[in-house]
Amino acid sequence: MPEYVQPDAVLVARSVAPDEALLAEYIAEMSRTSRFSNYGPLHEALRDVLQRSLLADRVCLFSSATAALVTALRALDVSGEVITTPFTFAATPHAITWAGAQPVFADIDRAALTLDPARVEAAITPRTTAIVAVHIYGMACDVAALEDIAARHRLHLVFDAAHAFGTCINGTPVHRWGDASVYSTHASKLFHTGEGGVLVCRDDVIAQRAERLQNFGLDTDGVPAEAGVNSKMSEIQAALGLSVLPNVAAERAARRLLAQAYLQSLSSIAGLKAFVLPAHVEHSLQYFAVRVSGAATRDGPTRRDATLNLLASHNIHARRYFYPLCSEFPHYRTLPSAQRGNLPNALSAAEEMLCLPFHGGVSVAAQSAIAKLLGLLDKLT
Ligand code: T4K
Repeated sequence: MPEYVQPDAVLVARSVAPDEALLAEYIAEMSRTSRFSNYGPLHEALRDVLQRSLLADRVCLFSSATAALVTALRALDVSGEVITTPFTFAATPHAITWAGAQPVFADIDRAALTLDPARVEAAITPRTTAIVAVHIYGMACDVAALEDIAARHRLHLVFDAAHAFGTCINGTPVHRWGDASVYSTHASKLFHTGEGGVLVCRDDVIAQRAERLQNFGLDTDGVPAEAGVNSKMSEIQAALGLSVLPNVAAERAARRLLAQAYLQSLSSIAGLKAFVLPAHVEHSLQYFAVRVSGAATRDGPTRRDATLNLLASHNIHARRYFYPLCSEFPHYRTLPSAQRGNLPNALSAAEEMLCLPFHGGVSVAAQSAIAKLLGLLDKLT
């Protein structure tokens, strides 16, 4: 039985509930007007509100972040090789592949868990056309260094900001860097539309092309100008987003308190390190990740996996985001850049990182159970 239908299970994420009365109104309006898709009024309302709240010049709404990433890369005409991190969800390298380019994996910074700019620069070849960096867990990449590399080598820079809705650097939203950024609004994300993605572009021409590509390649006169797909956000997705929005601030506040409680109760546990962001970065509060160090025992699980299993035996379901590394997937592991010796920091992150349950529904009792179980760490292996 999936975790999320089990009563009393403490899950890694829990969708923010929509304002039900508002959602019912939107559904009634959809029925009355018979408008369910193709840039309807709810799509436009959500686009407007996001444009304003994200301080974004140009926002395109998609059926998923994966579709938005593929489309952004196609709109930028990437080809050849695209440098990316292996420590991410499958969607990142898959989007590069679907856009017709080859992912080239570069190692991450051990502490920040985001692409190491020096390793990115070392991976550039004459075939490189772009960098796709990931604001992992909602923490910010070294955006200035990546922009500098992209500018010097005339590469496109795209940020997979799937986890970073709300992440700011010195008060500026992360999508202000790079050519394009993509947020995910999947049900597991703090702000969600069930399924969905939000593309923010710096350049109007690229945004217009992305919007054309997501709508069969049709121009404004309805004639196809190029081969596109259908990855538009529907009215029901937009309705859900508009009804979830009023509850996002309260969820953020609950997660802020939960993060403080975790930091306090976990700080003294040997072999466990929670992430404290630099003061200039405001976190999206998407995930709460800890590093459980410790080598694997000869025959048993790693300390991280032993922790995961111990929590699960108490119906508390943390997640190994992201294990295995993308570079270990069967279709990528023969790439020269996927060699394990090339990616030591990413390999250790995949073996040591654990995302704890992180949402407003984690009760005080669950918090103390988690702290108590993690306190048993040194007895685990
Ligand atoms: N880039 C990065 C770095 C990403 O992490 C992702 C997606 C993407 C790109 C692509 O974004 P999208 O194309 O999906 O917009 C989940 C999500 O499906 C995926 O969106 C997410 N990242 C990835 C990290 O996690 P699973 O397989 O872990 O999902 P699942 O069903 O186990 O759900 C996780 C938890 O969320 C559950 O314990 C309970 C909660 N949940 C889930 C669903 C589906 C709910 O509360 N309600 C729900 O309806 O993949």
